[in-house]
Amino acid sequence: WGGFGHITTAYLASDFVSPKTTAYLQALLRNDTPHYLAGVATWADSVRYTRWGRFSSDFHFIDAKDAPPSACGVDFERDCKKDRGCVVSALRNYTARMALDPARKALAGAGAAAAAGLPAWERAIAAKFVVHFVGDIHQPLHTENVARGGNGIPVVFDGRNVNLHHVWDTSIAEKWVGGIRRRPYEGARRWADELAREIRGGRYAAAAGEWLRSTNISDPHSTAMAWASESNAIVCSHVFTSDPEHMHGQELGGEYYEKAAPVVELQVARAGYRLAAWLDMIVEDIL
Ligand code: DCM
Ligand code: DCM
Ligand code: DCM
Ligand code: ZN
Ligand code: ZN
Repeated sequence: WGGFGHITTAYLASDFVSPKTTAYLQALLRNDTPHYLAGVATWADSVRYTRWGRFSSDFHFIDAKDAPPSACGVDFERDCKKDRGCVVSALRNYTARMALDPARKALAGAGAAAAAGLPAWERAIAAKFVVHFVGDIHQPLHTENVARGGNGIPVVFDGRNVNLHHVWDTSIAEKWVGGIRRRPYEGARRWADELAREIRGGRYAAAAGEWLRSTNISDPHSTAMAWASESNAIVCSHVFTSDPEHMHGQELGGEYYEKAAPVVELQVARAGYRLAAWLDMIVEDIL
């Protein structure tokens, strides 16, 4: 997602985490305001083009080599780059690293090296990556290989020349909330409030329990694969409404947007709700 999607996902997660998780993460991230998660949600994007952060540039997606719109599907062995990693392997790695707290009970019985755990700054980096990648794995085009996740497909959105990836990262969400002008955090907080209401007692209330079905902290790989596969199915149902080549130059701000926007909102809601559950499970495992 673009910044707005990530910040909304993080605010939504902070509405659902337990008080224990809030306290733990506020201490780890050294931020005791309500913005402790939202404030780090886009950090991973800010480092991916720096010399220090280059190693993480492929962690934001998994390039499913499927054939939309007729055949979708993610295959870890085929699609996760062996040498560079992908969003699925990154979520597994940084979930494990977050839990390597020297205070963790399970570490006491482990070998001397493991028992040392990781210093707080390493676990803070891991937490910032987890917050970001749970968001990205829910963006359908972050689970698709065609034209580098749609980056190579020029389209038009409300008269502006953009690419298909940008439409799904940013344009749809920002139009859906009526524009964010220059205040993304305020707009994101408002959207997250609305999604939290829908999850607690509105149109997502019935489905939200189901959203956590494949969420299993003892198997981060399968959990991330389930999220990626669900996201990738949308590539066939809503992203490519015709063969990818035929999307070139199409105006997507009208009928296409009307069908896509509820799906973008659903994916952001799922990401925020699942991120909260995931962080709770990690912290529960430590304390
Ligand atoms: N590192 C990581 N994930 C791992 C292993 C290492 O992010 N599974 C990071 C932590 C270190 C750097 O890579 O800062 C080098 O680690 P090492 O010295 O263990 O190779
Ligand atoms: N890091 C990482 N993966 C790597 C290298 C580094 O995630 N392959 C991150 C995690 C470490 C931080 O960078 O906490 C510092 O790395 P280093 O110790 O190599 O400077
Ligand atoms: N991206 C993706 N799949 C790829 C390549 C990139 O999902 N195979 C994402 C990462 C960024 C955006 O597309 O969100 C732009 O990437 P880049 O700046 O690497 O072109
Ligand atoms: Zn993107
Ligand atoms: Zn990203």
